[in-house]
Amino acid sequence: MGVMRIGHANLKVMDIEAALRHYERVLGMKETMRDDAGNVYLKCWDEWDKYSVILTPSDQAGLQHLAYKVEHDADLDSLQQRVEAYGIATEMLPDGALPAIGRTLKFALPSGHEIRLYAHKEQVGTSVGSLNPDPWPDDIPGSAVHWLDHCLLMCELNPETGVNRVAENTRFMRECLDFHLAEQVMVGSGNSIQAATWMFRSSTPHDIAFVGGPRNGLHHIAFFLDDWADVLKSADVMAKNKVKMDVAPTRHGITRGTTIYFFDPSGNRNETFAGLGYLAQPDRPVTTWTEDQLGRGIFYHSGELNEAFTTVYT
Ligand code: M3P
Ligand code: FE
Repeated sequence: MGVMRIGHANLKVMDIEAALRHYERVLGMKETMRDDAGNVYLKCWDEWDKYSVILTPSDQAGLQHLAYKVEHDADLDSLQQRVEAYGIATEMLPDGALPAIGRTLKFALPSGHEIRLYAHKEQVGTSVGSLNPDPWPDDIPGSAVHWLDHCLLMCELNPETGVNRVAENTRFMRECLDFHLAEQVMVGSGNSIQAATWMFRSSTPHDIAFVGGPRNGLHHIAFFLDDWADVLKSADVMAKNKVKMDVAPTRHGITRGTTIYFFDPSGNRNETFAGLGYLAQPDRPVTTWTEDQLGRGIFYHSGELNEAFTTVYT
């Protein structure tokens, strides 16, 4: 099958204990291990693999790498050939290069963001288990997010020089990793510039998204909640914990998610969002948003983009 879903995000954080408190108390994740280099590994209650976030001590915030899980070990070999044939250098890291995961294919997207693909990660089970499980566990603090759902990468876009890493990444994901395009934003004269894309391998509208901006970076990592009431509760949790909220609860036109954006203590943006959006199927016609309707696409109710939303990121 190739890529199945997002596997983990490795975030750089400036204060590891403050970051850990945030991901534990505000999101409701659990620490599952630490390594000698001081990295902390966490998972959400509804995930069965050992971790979906790695916090790495650093002097700056941002994304170190983003990992996706493939279905079969042999997928790593066929994808390596395809990525190399596309003209992108790869490296196969040995089993255990990262704790608890098997051999890993490492390469950079055309935008320079580091991607890793792996087939095996130690399974520790969800918090409700797999035998006659309850629908939700007790004693999960904060927003009690289900799983890491997607990541949005900011990609250099400069219509004057013609640099468009959004379009380059989108083409690469489609041609090499068999991602499907769910939605796109087209801007410029004749709506000819692909300024943002939402792409999937699973059955939800996006497993990864790319948005054009002044430089490459991380816009946000997003965690899944069941419904709008959970999004409201998540906002309450943020207010209680004095978390800096970027956008109060609202709805995206794009992907239809109900959502909140906020920051971890290092300034990495998080999103908690709810709803399937729609069942994303490979033959679904691509949804296009034009520049004049972009505000509604991003924030459906206000129809207005706040400047900081696409200019402030790590
Ligand atoms: C989402 C989403 C931007 C749009 C973001 C949309 C950064 O996060 O989950 O659909 O313009
Ligand atoms: Fe998102």
